[in-house]
Amino acid sequence: MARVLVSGGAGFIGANFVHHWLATHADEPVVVLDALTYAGNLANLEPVRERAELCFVRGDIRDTALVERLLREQRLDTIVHFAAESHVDRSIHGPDAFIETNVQGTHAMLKAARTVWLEERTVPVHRFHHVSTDEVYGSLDPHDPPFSERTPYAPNSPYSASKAASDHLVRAYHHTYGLATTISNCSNNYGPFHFPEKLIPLMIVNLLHGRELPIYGDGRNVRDWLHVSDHCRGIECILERGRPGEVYNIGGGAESENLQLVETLCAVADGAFAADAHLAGRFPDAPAARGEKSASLIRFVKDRPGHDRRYAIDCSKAERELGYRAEVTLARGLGETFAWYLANEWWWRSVMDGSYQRWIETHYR
Ligand code: NAD
Ligand code: TDX
Repeated sequence: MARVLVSGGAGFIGANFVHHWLATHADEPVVVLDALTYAGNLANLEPVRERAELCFVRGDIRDTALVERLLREQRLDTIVHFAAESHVDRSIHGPDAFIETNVQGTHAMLKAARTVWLEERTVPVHRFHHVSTDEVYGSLDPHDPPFSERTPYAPNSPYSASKAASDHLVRAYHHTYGLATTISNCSNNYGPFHFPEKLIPLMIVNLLHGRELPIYGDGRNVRDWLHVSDHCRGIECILERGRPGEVYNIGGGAESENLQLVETLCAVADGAFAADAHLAGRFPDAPAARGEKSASLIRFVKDRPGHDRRYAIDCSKAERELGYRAEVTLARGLGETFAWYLANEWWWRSVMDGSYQRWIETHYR
């Protein structure tokens, strides 16, 4: 039985992890620590908000004293550290927040864990799991082998550089102080509760409104797509069977060029509108509502500066050592994700205009 602190548990992957953990580890306490930035939304935790095991704390990971107090008072023995600034485009326009949250914030969490777990020895065994990204490895050429855990770090954006720095700090706390850490580097996640600034949810929301679908550069950049449910199971495998001090790559084995991915999503949308006449009434501005192709909205726009060409993950270590397997194919995952956004219009509208957050703050303060 674990007593888990989930940092960033009101964000996309963190919230999916909380749902997964509560579904598979009934009666185990989960404390979510989240600052509720623009990317963190209590709406993401709505399906589990009433669960007695869940405790939500609004706070900043840079507040070492707060993290120490939570670890100590709730006798938490496991940290799953998701909290971060996560959007590459934002890091290009404003890198400071990425250094503050991703580097200083991770260091503050490590310091708290060291004090409470290694010096005060509040629990017999502990684990600090750090969630990182494949972007720390840089960019691949078309015929390069996928990133393995031995690929040298070569981060190219302020975001990936800040994640690389945080990975190094986690590694150092294991080697220097003996903190029982693990790190996962995963590829692009997608699925429910994905904030509509990232490629897939942005394209879904835009095509439903009949807005243009902006493709950076020539659209031939490749990402390796991982359904968030597979990622959550991968982290669970690491917590249960991963060895302290180790790094595990988690991937979905689903490489796709961006243009091809967006065209597939457009075809999924066209099929959904053709199969359900009500959708034309709900989303009258979508081209598919008039029987036109959603792909007619695709526009090539100026490229992202320093845009990494290709990411691909070799996750054979996690498969071999932990029994991890990605289960959701990209075709199935895209179809289910599109259906989730159709069924959860309240969610994306409320996180985009902040209305759920305002509502909950008035009712639950
Ligand atoms: P997200 O942006 O959706 O969520 C981040 C969460 O962290 C939000 O809830 C936000 O409120 C919280 N947060 C930010 N700053 C904070 C602070 N100072 N104190 C407390 N909470 C704070 O991010 P995500 O997509 O869910 O990513 C989660 C983690 O996974 C990140 O570390 C990211 O680098 C990593 N990752 C993401 C992907 C992906 O495809 N989304 C892929 C690989 C790795
Ligand atoms: O409007 C867009 N048009 C476009 O062509 C957007 C938002 C993106 N893109 C491209 C850029 C990328 O090649 O699509 C690809 C995916 O972009 P993002 O969704 O912004 O993801 P990416 O930059 O690949 O980073 C994501 O995966 C790794 C997450 O945001 C990171 O947090 C994670 O570490």
